[in-house]
Amino acid sequence: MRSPGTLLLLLLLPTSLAFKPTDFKTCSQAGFCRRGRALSARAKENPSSWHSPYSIEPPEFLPLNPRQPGFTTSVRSSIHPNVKFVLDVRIHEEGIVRVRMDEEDGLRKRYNEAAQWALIGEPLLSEDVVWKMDEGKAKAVYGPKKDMVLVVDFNPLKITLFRGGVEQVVLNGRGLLHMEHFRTKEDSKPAEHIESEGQSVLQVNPAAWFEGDTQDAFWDETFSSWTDTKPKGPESLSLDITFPNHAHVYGIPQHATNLSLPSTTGPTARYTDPFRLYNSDVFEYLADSTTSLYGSIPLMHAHSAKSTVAVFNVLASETWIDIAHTGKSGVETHWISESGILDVFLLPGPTPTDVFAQYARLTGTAPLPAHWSLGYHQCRWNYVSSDDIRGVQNRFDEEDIPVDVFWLDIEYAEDHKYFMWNKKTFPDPVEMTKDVEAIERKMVIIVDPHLKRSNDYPVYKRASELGVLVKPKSGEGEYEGWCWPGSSSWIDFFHPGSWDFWISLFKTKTIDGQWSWTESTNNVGIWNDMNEPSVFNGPEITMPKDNVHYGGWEHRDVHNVNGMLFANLTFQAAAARTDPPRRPFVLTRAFYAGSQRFGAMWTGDNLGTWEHMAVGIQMVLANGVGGMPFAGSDVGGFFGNPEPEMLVRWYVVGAFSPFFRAHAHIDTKRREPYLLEEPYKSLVRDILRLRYSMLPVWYTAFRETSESGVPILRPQYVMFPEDEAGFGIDDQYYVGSSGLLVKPVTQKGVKEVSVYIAEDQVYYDYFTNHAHRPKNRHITVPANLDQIPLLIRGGSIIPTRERPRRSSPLMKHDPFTLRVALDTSGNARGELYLDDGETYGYGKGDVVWRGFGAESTKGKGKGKEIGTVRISSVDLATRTAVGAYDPANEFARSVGDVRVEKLVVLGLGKKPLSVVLDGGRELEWEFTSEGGVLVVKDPAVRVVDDWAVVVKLE
Ligand code: MIG
Repeated sequence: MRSPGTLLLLLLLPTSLAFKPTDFKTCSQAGFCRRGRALSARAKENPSSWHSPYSIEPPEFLPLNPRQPGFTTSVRSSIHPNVKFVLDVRIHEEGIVRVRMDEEDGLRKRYNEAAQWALIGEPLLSEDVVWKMDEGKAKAVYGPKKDMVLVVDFNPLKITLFRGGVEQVVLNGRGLLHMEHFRTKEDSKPAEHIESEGQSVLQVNPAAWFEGDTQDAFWDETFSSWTDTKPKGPESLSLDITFPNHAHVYGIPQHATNLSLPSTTGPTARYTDPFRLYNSDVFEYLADSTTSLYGSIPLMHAHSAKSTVAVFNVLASETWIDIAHTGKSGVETHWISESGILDVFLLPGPTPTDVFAQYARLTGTAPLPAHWSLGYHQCRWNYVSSDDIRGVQNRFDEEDIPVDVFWLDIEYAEDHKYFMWNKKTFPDPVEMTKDVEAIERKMVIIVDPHLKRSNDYPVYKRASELGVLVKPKSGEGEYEGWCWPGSSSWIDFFHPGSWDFWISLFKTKTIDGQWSWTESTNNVGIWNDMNEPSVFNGPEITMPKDNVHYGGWEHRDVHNVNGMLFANLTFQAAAARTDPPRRPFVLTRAFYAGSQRFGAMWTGDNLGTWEHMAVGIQMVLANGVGGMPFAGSDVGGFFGNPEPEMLVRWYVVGAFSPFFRAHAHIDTKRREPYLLEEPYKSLVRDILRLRYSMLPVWYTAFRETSESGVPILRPQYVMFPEDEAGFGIDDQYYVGSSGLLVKPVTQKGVKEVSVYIAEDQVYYDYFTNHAHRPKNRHITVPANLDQIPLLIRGGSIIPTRERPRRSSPLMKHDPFTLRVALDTSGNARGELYLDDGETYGYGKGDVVWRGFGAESTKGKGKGKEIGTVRISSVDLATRTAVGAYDPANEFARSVGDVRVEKLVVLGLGKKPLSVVLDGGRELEWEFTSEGGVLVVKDPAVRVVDDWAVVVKLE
């Protein structure tokens, strides 16, 4: 049911629910993108004469002081000899190269603050670099093996990173670097026709060979009914980045496309437009397109069987990226941005894991989330009242379906004034929340960034008084746009004056008489939607680019960073509600490089189609590559009414996503799992129980990513970087380093699927224990609607909790089952990480972190088969934790009662003679010869202890 307010809005604003693809620009409709592509076209037309006009002064320190991390020098452009640029090249720890270029003493300043928001700090400089002059180039040799060489060519300027003598990344190798300098309108004249000897001839502009002859959209530009005044004139940035010797590129989320990015130009092009990065609220987005979606991470991996490298091009303005796969010679890319300095990091690899670590070093990792946020989230637009929420919760309980979180979308808020409850429908918000929290479930409530411009709205009123709202192009007053509440304004989170104010709003007790959200609890999670920002009556459904932010920057300069700041501040605000702080949960739709530090993201308004289900997986994988592991797509599809078969399959996709939420548009029929007919209802219940049973695996995987930056969902190229046949695969993935491999079904009527296996290893069916060996690198597994293609890689130990509970916190004292999946040599390993799931106590060692192992010793006999298998649990925290770790820490004591109740050993060749607890009792067990499955019943060991179980086979 719609609230009357929404209905009114829909009537007034039919466009708000009918954005069309034509609401968004193609490259040819964006002046600077046209210019960038035209530049590259000119280069292609004149391959022999083309050269970059940019050159640098040889750096001065050479060769006097070769031990320097880098140098700064001036850059000239032969087509604008009077304009000055400056180049800075540095080598940081881990061999990360940073290249920056800016205009010097220009008419204006280029935006140079994107890195300040993306990075966790100033990266440390390397102390291990030696520079020398060689063949008229500057060369830096570095790295533990001294096999990394950065070569800087002076004229034309070109920067090449080599590893082991092989070219990895080249900047400006194709001569497309172009930093449009600031100028006045009178400054540069285009080519003119002059009369000469009675004929009209074109007087050639000396820069035309490079820049072209027109001043295409230099000073303003119209799209649809909007005019973008460009007070600063042209200031775009073009850079070619080539990855010789690499055949695949990944990353630059978020786009609905394959993980291995297809070409956008050249003979192999699949698309006509470049990939775009410009955070956008795209209505009914296509399932296969280069269109920009809600978030932008300008990080690209390039990969081959021998090498992985990456570039992190720290730009916050609208950016278009052309990709051309050129066969053996590698991948050529061309980055065209509207504004900003050049600030590009080269991450040297050489493996995907190294690149993730290098990127994490720059932008941080996703912190350990609150444990409950890994449970199942039930959302819809909208649960319409307190009693609706209570009723939904009751139905879950009546049907014994686990769920952790109930969500409220925008209709809880009176007139869409976020924080302010509609008291007609939600008369008792705190009581309602406490009813949900009674069995430690949680609520997540939406807080959008558009503020209703109404003085009876304390949030708007205070923001207005503080003068922290985004300004229109005049730089005076408050920008006003149209969104859900009608006439709205937006807080400028770039303004430091907004920070304490925003944090104070979330306090659940009034402090200093300021308004705060007392009608809420400290456990409530926050959903930040519409933070691209989405503006119904703005150009491309967002803010005008000439709006003005703190520091005088235009919106065009900061657009892609904008949404991250909203989530950043909300995250801080939610953490600061309690002292000491607890781990907040914030979900964001818009994101940028570094957003992983502030919570989870989802892929926005997908459609209830099989194509969208499938591309949702690819998008979550790509977001992981971009450093955002805590990701998911709306289960069921936001738009439409999925048939039960589709819904069941979508629950599997959700259960195997880091973030697992069902959500639906206001116009859809209700589709909570308890509403399904049988057998679908029971299938979904089983899928949810499966997710809950695997929470230990997910949580352990989150711990690892919080340290390493390696994504939770791992595609083939990350798992098997040398296996070329896997580089294009993006419909199956491993979960962390657990050894679980899943291939969710995303098509109708499927009965079996073929899973790609990169190695000669045994893989066990998770449900039947059937031991598969790949044939021609594939395993065929049954995949009827009641079956999930889920395999355990031989060599893994999977900890689960198998007792069905209504919510995840109720599992705290539940015992564990360990599935010990022996590899072909009879060995296995696994991990389990536990902590209290809500505080930062883990930082001072309040954890339980176990390493499980299975080791086989060969028996005597002829074939030397396995003689004994020793399955053990050891402490990992002591060995790795820095600082104080006490195995009897407070948390460990609180779970001292937790047992391992069952071992399931897969892949035993024959029936055991005995199973004993090392140094003690005989244990009860059962053996099924089919599949060689040994079940050890209740070894009665504590999860916090060291122990070993010895299985004797002969
Ligand atoms: O213009 O809050 O993507 O999840 O339900 C639509 C209402 C605004 C878009 C989000 C969607 C949410 C909806 N929002």
